[in-house]
Amino acid sequence: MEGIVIKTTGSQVLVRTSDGTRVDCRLKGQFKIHGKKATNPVAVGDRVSFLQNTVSDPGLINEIHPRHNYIIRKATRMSKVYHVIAANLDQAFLIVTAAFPRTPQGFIDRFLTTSEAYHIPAGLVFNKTDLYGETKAAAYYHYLLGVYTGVGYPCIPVSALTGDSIPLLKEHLDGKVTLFSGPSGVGKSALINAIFPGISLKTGELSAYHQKGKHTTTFAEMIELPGDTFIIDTPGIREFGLTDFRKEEVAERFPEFRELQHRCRFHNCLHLQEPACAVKEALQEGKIHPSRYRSYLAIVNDEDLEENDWE
Ligand SMILES: Nc1nc2c(ncn2[C@@H]2O[C@H](COP(=O)(O)OP(=O)(O)OP(=O)(O)O)[C@@H](O)[C@H]2O)c(=O)[nH]1
Ligand SMILES: [Mg+2]
Ligand SMILES: [Zn+2]
Repeated sequence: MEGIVIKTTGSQVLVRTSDGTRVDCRLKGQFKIHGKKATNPVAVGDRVSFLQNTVSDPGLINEIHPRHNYIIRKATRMSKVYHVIAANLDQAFLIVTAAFPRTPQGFIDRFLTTSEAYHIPAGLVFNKTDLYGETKAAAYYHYLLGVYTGVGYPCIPVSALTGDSIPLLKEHLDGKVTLFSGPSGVGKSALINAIFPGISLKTGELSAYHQKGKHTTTFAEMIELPGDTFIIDTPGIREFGLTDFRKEEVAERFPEFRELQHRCRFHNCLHLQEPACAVKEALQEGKIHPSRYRSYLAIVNDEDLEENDWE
């Protein structure tokens, strides 16, 4: 039999077959050796084959089909192992907020460059617009909106609380498999509840002191909506460590750099100090946002991305 992994907690794997049946499965031991550096051999979204004696028995997964794509992350910049967040995605949405807990721009750039590296179309969902008001949050939101619509990423402002623009978000999701990623407490689960009120995912309070989420969602889970639409809810991530890359590859992951770099004098230009660099010229002309260039530098130099000084 065949199906798609909709939830996995290590050795236990919940598989959905094409007729919608859910089957509890186990992994055959051999897969644990497979993919040495990955902490999880099978991820949500994986297509698998399994054997099952009777419907009351757990299935035994004997094959993980080749992935059409996948997205992985390291726990931190320094860690050696990585985690496969999900596989076989149509798109990945980063859920952020300009308020409580305010998402740093460096986090956004690390996520977007990772999606670019794996050729997964990405977008930004700005949640909690009900809290922006005329405050600093509103200014930060408008700033981010300017930067990322400028690059060409879809940016969708919504409120899970009031339901504002939820129908618009739904349109972006229709008929697709979408990953919802982002820091804890931004409202990933609350948004899925707002999109599909039948679902009642657990949502969590923010900690009073840090205004951060408390990691309410603990395992990734694929949620099925009517109309062949699937959303993958994931646990909040603290840091989005990039996997190994070569310096020359980084500009490929910034769409606004990628489209200019063939005009640099040197084909292997890193857009640092080289003469006749089209990327640096665009930066000077204000066509590339300085914050994006700073993120680029931090990634090339393998430094932490601190909060950009947007104000
Ligand atoms: N004011 C406001 N609060 C919201 C909104 N969306 C979510 N929240 C609140 O934010 C808190 C966190 O929401 P969750 O949905 O649990 O966040 P999450 O991103 O799933 O967090 P993790 O599962 O920990 O990664 C909850 O207290 C929600 O009620 C919104 O649009 N406006
Ligand atoms: Mg959650
Ligand atoms: Zn250049």
